[in-house]
Amino acid sequence: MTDSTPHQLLGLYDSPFVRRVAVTMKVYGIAFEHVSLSVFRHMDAMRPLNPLFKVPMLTLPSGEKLYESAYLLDYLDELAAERGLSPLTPRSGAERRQVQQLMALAIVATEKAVAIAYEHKRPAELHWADWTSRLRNQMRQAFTMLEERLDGNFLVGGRLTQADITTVAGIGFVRYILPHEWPAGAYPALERLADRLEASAAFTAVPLDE
Ligand SMILES: N[C@@H](CCC(=O)N[C@@H](CS)C(=O)NCC(=O)O)C(=O)O
Repeated sequence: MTDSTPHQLLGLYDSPFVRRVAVTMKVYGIAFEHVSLSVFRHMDAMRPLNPLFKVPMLTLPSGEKLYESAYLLDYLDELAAERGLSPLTPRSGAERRQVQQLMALAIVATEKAVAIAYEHKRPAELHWADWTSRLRNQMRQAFTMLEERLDGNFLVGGRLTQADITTVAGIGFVRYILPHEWPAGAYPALERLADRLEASAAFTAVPLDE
């Protein structure tokens, strides 16, 4: 790759981890090429790019490859700061801790939701109802804790942070991929946040069903 090559983001937007990175790049105005390959359905095409079959993966203009969405976001925050933008995860202090801890809750909810989706991939005779129920309870507990913390338009500091983006990416996954797992009306504040952010330019630019 040459320096004029844009960043390249690998993975479908139906992955909430890919989507939170894509939304972040849109918020920061960082151009990228989206390589829309599934870790399950496009394994032959993905193998030469990413034999780990784990997404998101971000290829930098230098050709360097980054894995793990938290590290991708950390890199993007640095890039944004170099460009004079305020990072979506504050660099230090109490607000940084708050954003990180709310993101931790959002990641628990999201990981448990993804695990429920994977349970649906098993043959019917291998379905383990008690395990799915445990995953569901953990997901709902994490959303409940987020709901309790949301007082106003954003989760932290009255402005958009990575806690909001990660939470809304997780909610989007549940509502779109596992609609039966989203108890309508149970999380009114989170629903308002999700509806508002899903209508924003950064989220509409990375549609879940692409
Ligand atoms: N902790 C990872 C989680 C990423 C993740 O679980 N991605 C899923 C798609 S939603 C994946 O690659 N699944 C394929 C697999 O785990 O084999 C991150 O944040 O990047």
